[in-house]
Amino acid sequence: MLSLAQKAVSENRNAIYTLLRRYFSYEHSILLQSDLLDGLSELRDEVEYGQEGLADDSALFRFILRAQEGLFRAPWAYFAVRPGVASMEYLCIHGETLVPETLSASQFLQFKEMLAENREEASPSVLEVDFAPFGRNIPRLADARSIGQGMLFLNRQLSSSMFGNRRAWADKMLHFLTLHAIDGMQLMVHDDTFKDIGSFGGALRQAITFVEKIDGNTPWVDFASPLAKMGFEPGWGNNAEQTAETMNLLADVLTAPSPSALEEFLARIPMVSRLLIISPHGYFGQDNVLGLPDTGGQVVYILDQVRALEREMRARLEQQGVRVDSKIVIVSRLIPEAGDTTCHQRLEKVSGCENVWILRVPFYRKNGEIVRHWISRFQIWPYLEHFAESVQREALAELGGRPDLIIGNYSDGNLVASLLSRRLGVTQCTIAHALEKTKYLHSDLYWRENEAQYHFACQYTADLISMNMTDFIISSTYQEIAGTDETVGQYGSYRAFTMPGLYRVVDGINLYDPKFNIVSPGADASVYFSHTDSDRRLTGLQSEIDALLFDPEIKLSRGHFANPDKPILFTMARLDRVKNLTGLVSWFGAAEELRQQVNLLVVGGFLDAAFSSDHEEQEQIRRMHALMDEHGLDQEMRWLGMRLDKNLAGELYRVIADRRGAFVQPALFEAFGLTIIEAMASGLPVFATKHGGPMEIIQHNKSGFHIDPNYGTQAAAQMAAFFEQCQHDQNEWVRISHGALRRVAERYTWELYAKRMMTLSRIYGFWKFAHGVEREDMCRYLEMFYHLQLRPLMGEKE
Ligand code: UDP
Ligand code: LCN
Repeated sequence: MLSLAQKAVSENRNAIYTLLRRYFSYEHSILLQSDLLDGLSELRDEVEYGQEGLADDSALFRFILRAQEGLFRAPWAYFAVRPGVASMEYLCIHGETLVPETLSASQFLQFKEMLAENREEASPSVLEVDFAPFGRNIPRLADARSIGQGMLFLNRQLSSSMFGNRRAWADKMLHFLTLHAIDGMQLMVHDDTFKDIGSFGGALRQAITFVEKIDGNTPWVDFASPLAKMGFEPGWGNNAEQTAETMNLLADVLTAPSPSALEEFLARIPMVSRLLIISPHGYFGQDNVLGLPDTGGQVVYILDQVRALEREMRARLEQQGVRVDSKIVIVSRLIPEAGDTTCHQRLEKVSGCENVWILRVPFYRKNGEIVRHWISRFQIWPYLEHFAESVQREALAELGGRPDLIIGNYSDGNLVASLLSRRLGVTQCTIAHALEKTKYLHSDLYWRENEAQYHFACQYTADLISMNMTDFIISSTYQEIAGTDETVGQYGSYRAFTMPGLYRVVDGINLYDPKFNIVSPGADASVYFSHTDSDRRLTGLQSEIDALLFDPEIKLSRGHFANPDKPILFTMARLDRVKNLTGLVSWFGAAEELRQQVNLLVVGGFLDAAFSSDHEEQEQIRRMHALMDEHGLDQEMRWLGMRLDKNLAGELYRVIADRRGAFVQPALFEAFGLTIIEAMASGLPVFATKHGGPMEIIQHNKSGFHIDPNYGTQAAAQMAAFFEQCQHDQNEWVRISHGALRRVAERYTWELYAKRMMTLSRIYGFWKFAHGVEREDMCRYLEMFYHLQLRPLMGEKE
């Protein structure tokens, strides 16, 4: 980027000089990409610079297009510039001499702190957090395009390392195989039969010869006894064919290791029969919870995830001939005053599963009292450490022993998972769902102003700890990790940032770390299926849905459709600010053409702010009413202030599709967006925000459309144009509908998810065993960071 800046200066010296002076004169000294571009386009409008000097391919234009952020205090202009996906460079330009120079992340952040705090000098004694030195011995992916394919990379890495040092790795593998036991039953290899790998190799060859002579369908029990005498325990297969296959795979791994043989072999080791999933905040229940504050996709995700994982876990154990009852425990917070939900119950069985339970553990105050009400996810930090201790006791008792894998969810769950995994020595997986940093502008820089309400300093510190401590990370999309050429990813936003007066992060996470894996969730195929799938439709819900859509008398509704024949534009989400449902209503209100084409249906929140306990939701409720009044929308828009259960929501998507409507997701930022794949799985064309995961889920104009929530008028015009075109050509609606159905079937299914997740847990389990020592220094540092930095921020529970 330095050379581009130099080129810009030499090509467009006059323009860059004027542009910097313009930026220096702005009221704000910290400018975002959009401010920088606005300044540039103002300049282009001026004849002097317009045509020749600042064309789209000019160096200056390309430079500003890549600039993510600019810091301006005359005579210095500092820029954070993005050469491409997953990278950031820093440089400064002197406003008089116009000489560009490169900067370190630390220098850039120091200048930013000075501007934010209006200081003349950089603060000398601030903690700098730099995790880079710990990563020296960890292999890294080389190419930005392969970010998120950590398992593939690790397999290659492991197998080539094995190839180079077969003897040492064979010893490690033998040791690893002796470690597996379930409920006191030794698996795979008898723990003290083999003194060294030589004797094991001989026994393995002998066992293979023996098993291959037996009829393939012979069950394990029939030949278990001779194998036990050779030193082999259950876990190799449920019959002779499976057993021979697994043993041959191991023989391949020991003699000529290849990535595929290694993956296949490790995937067969019965390593996971007890799973612990942590999701503390919100209302975690099976009914009446979705749409409540802080309670949305994460709950849906986990409930669908456990169903798929249990099936996969059981199938794999069965295939390996291990007869144990697998168990999954989801831990959440117990809320004694939980309204019409079940969140006050300690234990709840998950329906549709054999042995999956929700275990709820209360938050305690300092005086020993239980916290009785729901509290926002931003306010729960003081309770988490004690919560982790209680969970350790209660979950271990419920599981009947140590879990084989701990999966954390969101910042709070990931922190608890880190604490537990560390104490118990168990493999840890983290899932962010949504990191808040990219949602709340400058929430790191101005952390003090937000501390009382949001506790971002606490949250970002916890995130840094868990994302660096965890063994592997599951992300729903590529851009969640790495972003795009133009935008920073959610994990990418933790690479370099500052919280003035607290600490400055110069290398917070390595996006090329093989711990990252993209495994996308699905939409429950038994609930969300195509509207054309008539045999499976829940016709019994038709009258309820008619009432929801058209009955002016039903409770919890405002507005009705004066012209019920128009197609319906549908949106449904929790009513928090970032979801931007009120933004959508204001675009709709102002868009005459769209109002003529469609009716708008909004499902979210409550109609009466008094029923909400969340301040953001209350504010959105008041705004929604004000917008309906201001634009006179009561004849063209209907707002249902209620929560729909899954089946009703599923059928509603389909009814809207029958009526040739569309779904719209107008969020300012959406990490993934389950409603989007649910609507697509129902065959509904979807218009979804281009900020976040939807950009990757939808292929524009093929399986749906991207809209920019910052340009509402344009988004409304896009939607109006689509419906206009559909009026002339019914095929247009069908084209997008088919595209959406195809996309979900190919990419977003829970079967694919569960298979990958189970394989990942084994590969990373082995990796942890083989390389854990090398990460110990980093974990020790993180423990210190937890005690010295995070605990004081988490605050004392009152
Ligand atoms: N949902 C629902 N009924 C409601 C509101 C939401 O079933 O009244 C479900 C919706 O179908 C989706 C989830 O809640 O499965 C929301 O997930 P998403 O990822 O779209 O957003 P989040 O709430 O996690 O930010
Ligand atoms: C949280 C979010 O904000 C959504 O974007 C995701 O779809 C959901 O979690 C499930 O991961």
